[in-house]
Amino acid sequence: MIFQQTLHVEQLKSDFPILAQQVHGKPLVYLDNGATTQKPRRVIEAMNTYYHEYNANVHRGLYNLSAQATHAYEESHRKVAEFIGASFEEVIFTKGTTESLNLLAYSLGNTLQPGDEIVLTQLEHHSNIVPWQQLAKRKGLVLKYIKLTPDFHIDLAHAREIVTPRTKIVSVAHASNVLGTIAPVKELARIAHDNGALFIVDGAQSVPHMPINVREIDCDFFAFSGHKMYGPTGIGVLYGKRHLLERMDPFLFGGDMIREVHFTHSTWNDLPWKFEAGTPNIAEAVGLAAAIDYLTGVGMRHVQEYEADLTAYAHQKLSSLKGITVLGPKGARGSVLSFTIDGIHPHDASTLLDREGIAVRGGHHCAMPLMGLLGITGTVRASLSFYNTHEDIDKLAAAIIKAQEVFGV
Ligand code: C6P
Repeated sequence: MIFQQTLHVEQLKSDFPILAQQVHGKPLVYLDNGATTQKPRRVIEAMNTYYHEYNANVHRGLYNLSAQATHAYEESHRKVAEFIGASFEEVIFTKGTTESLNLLAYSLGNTLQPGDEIVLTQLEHHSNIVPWQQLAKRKGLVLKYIKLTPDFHIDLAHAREIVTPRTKIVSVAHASNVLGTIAPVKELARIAHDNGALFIVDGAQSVPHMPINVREIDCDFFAFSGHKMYGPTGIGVLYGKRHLLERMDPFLFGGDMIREVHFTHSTWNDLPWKFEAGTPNIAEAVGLAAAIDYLTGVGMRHVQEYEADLTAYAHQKLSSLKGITVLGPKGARGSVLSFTIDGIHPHDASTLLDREGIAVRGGHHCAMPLMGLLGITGTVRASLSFYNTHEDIDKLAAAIIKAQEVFGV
């Protein structure tokens, strides 16, 4: 509660032009922040200014505009590095979490041998399953999954059992986009490293909600998306420990990632450019830097504490409704609330909620194996941001009751 005041939520909300609109004649209540967050004016304006005033390609021109664009592009890497406690060379820009994980599956995959094992968890998003499955098929690798406990936590005892010296990679979601489970990443890093495996964190759902320090986690790689942290779509990040990135093969080949090209062979540029082939998403990098400035201004510690309070309130409120089952851990958790409503399909529920101006996601949330494990085909999911309020949650609860009346359940 204290942090609601500290954060001045209504004031913060007014930084997001899109949130002022009405949907079906009702004020928009945006609760699909796990899919993508809205953008503050500052991000939109930074990208506009880039196109209005200094659009040029980077690392190629010696003229003033190109120097400005290059400076802004590199500055964005610097800001990301500082935001997650990494160094400049260790921050690679990609299209998003999905591309970051595919880069790893491709590049690390080159070093794996048939029979090597990759360990994931049962709650992963498809983008932290499918690239590894494809790699496993190509190279004859074995995939294993760390189980969840009955109360939806990562089962560390099972992790200790299945991570062995045969394991080469352990890759886990820091925060589940379905259950809100927060993975014990420091312990998992230790388990992976004790067995000589690399440890990868999918931070798509954690970076927007808590302070992150990759060195404290001691992960080898960390992937996330700009658009889920108030930045634009089309840009994401792969952090990697420098000595590992230096040894890895590039993922994409072409301009900017090379040092020298001959008719017969080529050599690679320094980090991080070795992994950034072709003209990058420059405007998006400028937007991401603005998002980081914005988040830093709000304060990630404040974001985390405010959202923890709001999530606890939402959990309690939704759990108190009849016919609603909220999935996921009960205590400390991420700000994602998945639930089922007896007698109403998640797609129908989200359509009815939309009529009340409430945007939530209904479906499998790109986590079909987890849905199968839970014995359901989908959930309704409200995923929160610091611009959401207790009033938003009350409106969600009232709209659910209205939907239940429509369905007569
Ligand atoms: N989850 C959701 O609504 P991209 O699409 O590359 O920016 O992020 C992929 C991704 C990877 N890991 C996790 C844990 C995620 O939640 C996501 C994206 C969105 O839950 C879209 S499916």
